[in-house]
Amino acid sequence: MEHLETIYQAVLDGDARGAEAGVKAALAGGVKPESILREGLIAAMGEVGRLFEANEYFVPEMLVSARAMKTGLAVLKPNLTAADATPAGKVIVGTVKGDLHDIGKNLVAMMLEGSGFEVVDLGTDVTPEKFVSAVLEHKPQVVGMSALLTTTMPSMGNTVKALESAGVRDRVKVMIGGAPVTDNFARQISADGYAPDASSAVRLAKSLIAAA
Ligand code: B1M
Repeated sequence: MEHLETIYQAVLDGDARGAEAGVKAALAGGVKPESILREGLIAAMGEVGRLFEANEYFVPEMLVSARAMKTGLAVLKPNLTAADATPAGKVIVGTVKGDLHDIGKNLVAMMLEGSGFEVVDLGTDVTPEKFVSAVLEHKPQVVGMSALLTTTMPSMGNTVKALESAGVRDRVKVMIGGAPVTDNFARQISADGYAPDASSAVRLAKSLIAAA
């Protein structure tokens, strides 16, 4: 579809204005927000990753593509979120220590908000200590951690241990996600669940709260 190709190409080119205009045109043309997200924006970031691995893109190209994706996402956000008067629960989200990737985490936060959750976003490079203080301060039902680097995945386990040491592990459910993370890894670090994408993260948060 023409609109989706335009969006895909704009993200690949790091063309933030093009991504913004593309998403607006696609919405006006009746393309479903989920298709814009998956087949346009997310598909393009996947290709950016492939090009980076192939040494055809470098960090500056990844950065401008990420900026274009974020600009497109900002236009899409109101269409992905639907106001709901009843809060479904409170979730703290953050990208773990040492990791600056925030697009996936932002998407998860956006979808949770759209499903009626109150979300406290701690940002990126979040230390285990900061997760613990946020749990004490905000009293969430769920703590959500994101990691995109294999080297930062251990920080998820360290955060679970820090929650245990602070005596607050049994007050929260821990869910994790991010490209290198797996269900098996979630079990290894004693997290309560793993979600492969933002929609599953919403379903997981709901089921964890329901089972609590
Ligand atoms: Co980086 N980077 N990056 N990067 N980068 C990856 C992750 C990489 C796979 C690229 C590659 O080699 N193919 C690779 C990691 C390799 C590895 O660890 N094995 C990599 C690398 C190496 C690096 C640097 C080390 C590069 C360098 O400096 N030499 C560096 C590290 C910086 C740091 O963090 N300390 C770096 C930097 C960057 C930029 C800053 C340039 C930029 C990030 C900008 C930003 O986020 N603001 C960037 C980008 C854009 C990427 C790629 C291309 C795209 C990531 C992305 O946004 N995807 C990425 C390649 C790739 O993933 N294919 C790559 C789109 C996003 C929607 O998907 O984040 O997977 P994702 O989120 C999904 C799911 O994973 C899930 O739901 C989301 C929506 O469906 N999910 C959750 C995510 N979090 C969740 C939490 C949940 C549940 C589900 O519950 C709480």
